[in-house]
Amino acid sequence: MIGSRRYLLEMERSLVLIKPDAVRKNLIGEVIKRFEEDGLRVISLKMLWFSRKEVQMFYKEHEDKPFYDALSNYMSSGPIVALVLGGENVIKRTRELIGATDPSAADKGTIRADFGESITVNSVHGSANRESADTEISFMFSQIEIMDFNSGIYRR
Ligand code: IDP
Ligand code: MG
Repeated sequence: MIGSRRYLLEMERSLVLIKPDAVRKNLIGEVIKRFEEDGLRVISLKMLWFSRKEVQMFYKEHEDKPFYDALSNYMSSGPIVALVLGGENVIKRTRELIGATDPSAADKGTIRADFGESITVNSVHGSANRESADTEISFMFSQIEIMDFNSGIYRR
């Protein structure tokens, strides 16, 4: 019982995007390092450039928000890096490392406090909860691109 519960906790996954401003500022390695140093594992990774239509599919939940158009322009302005991270409580831990949506309100030492430029141009995305993580991971990656977090390669 304890064993199977632990298995489920360890299996949690989150979708992270290193947004166009961070890629432009040469921060891909710096952002990934912060997750790795916290013990989270990269279980998939790729670089791509969203069209406006693809951004709008990814951020469909925000289609009625006043910032949707600005968000669509920003997220399609250059290449991004998409990652699947695995680890215990990875969703919560990732959001903590990223910090609040508005970089000026984000805790000191978070990625957005250190590198974000504005409430729109805020360097990194991290899934908000398990349901969003599943939807976002399926949108960005096919099943065979994602490593098995419980396989021996991730044991330290
Ligand atoms: P999150 O990225 O912290 O989860 P969400 O509310 O899901 O924040 O918004 C998605 C993205 O939309 C943000 O990361 C940011 O780029 C942009 N955004 C959110 N709120 C605003 C706003 O009030 N004004 C402008 N852009 C915003
Ligand atoms: Mg969000």
